[in-house]
Amino acid sequence: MMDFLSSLKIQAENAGAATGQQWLKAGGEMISSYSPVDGKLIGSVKAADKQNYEEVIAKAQSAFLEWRSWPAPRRGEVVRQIGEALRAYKEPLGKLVSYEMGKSLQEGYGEVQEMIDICDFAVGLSRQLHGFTMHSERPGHRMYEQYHPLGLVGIISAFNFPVAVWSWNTMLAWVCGDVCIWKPSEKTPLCAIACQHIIAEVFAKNNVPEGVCGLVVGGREVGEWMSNDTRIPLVSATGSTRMGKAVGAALGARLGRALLELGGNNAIIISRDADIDIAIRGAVFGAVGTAGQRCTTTRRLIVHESVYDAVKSKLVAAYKQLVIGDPLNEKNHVGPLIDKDAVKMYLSAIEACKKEGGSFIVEGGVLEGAGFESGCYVKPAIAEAQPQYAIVQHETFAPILYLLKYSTMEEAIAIQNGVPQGLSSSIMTLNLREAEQFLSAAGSDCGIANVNIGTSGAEIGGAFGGEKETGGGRESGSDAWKAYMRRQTNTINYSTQLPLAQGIKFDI
Ligand code: UN1
Repeated sequence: MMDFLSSLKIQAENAGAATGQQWLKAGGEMISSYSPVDGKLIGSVKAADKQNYEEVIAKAQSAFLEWRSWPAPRRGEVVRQIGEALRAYKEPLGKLVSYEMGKSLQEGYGEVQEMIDICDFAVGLSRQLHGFTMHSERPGHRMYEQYHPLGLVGIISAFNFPVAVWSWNTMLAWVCGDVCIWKPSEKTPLCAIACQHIIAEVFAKNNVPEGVCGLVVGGREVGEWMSNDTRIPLVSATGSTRMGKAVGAALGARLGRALLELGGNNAIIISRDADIDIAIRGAVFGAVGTAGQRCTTTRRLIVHESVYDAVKSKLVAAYKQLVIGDPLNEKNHVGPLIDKDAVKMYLSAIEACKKEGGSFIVEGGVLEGAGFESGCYVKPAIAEAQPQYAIVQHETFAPILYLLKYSTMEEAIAIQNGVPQGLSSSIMTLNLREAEQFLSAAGSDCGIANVNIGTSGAEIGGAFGGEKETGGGRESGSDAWKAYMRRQTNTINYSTQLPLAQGIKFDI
């Protein structure tokens, strides 16, 4: 069963600090990683201390001086080989993701597939870091812009996508010529150790300078060191809005750059013109997939009054089919929450919803007995609620779905937008007018707006992120790479005169 751990070089005790291929003697606290699947200890990681951090940063700084002068396509070639290595390790790494985080095996493999996909994307990108050329207003002058590497990029990742979101940032940053320092979630440190080993193998073959791939395992303090560290021009952080506000404030105070991908409170509007079967499938996967622990999880369903009852009874029937249990067993649809603290938050959200007047049409609860020994398995729940309830306005990282009713499309869009978060949104409709209204400037205010698919499961090719309390950052596809580079405008005079812009005369 645990074969995958040894093939990923995971030991009982692992060092939580590395500069690339070299592991440091970590001086911090021991972090034990227990699987939410069966409650067993998988392995421990010794966190980094400040001295380890300083060593990683120093190595990163010297590595940058070399790495930035490698031609981008040569850096892309290294990333291509990382994609190959990930293909070879897809099975064990996918299993580790599933076992340490608790998502289904299919989703564990899917997460590694997202890593492979972003590698492919980054390889192509390494030949397309394009800037514009402009026409100068002065004779004998040429203007153009270039994108140069930024330097050190700090990456703070969350437990729910323990490897994919790191790779979205890192693979782009590497082809851009940056060096990366990763602070993984302390809830999933072993996934990070495994990735570090995989990268080290590829880097060794390519003589990549030591320091390009830094790893610093630790708690909140590591995030604080990074956010306040002027040697790090960009920190990309994925996680809670609370964490993002702290990171953003620290970066803002020193005018560093923050790329934030924070909480979502994603809704699907189900119109009277929806294909109801597609709508139900999209809603159920969106709400219970990854046990409701994606930032794109569907948390609210905004349903037209004329189809409300039909949707409600189909949802209840669909939830009856859900099998909860060991996510490594492919028969099961829903695995555990990450830990018992998450279970507590789930239970208090259910209580809060009831207090505000919500009524549960599918009851929640914690599962007990054989197979559920970890205490982290909960039943996906559905409540009829009102949009303005405090709990409905809040992102609870658990499978609780709020059912809301609307009568006009304007009202549905207002409900959809009427939350502090702005990550993902969908409309289920076969009505072109409604779909276009939803996608228009007066429609969804989210970073992601879909038609006839759910809120989760975005492809890597698009820019990923959202507005308002989601933090405004964009990662992954499209032109998200620009966040990892500094833009430089160049004006070159090849004439024999020195004309000034704006026609200014200055004769001496
Ligand atoms: C996240 O939950 O932080 O769109 C990322 C999705 C996945 C990524 C989610 N591709 O659901």
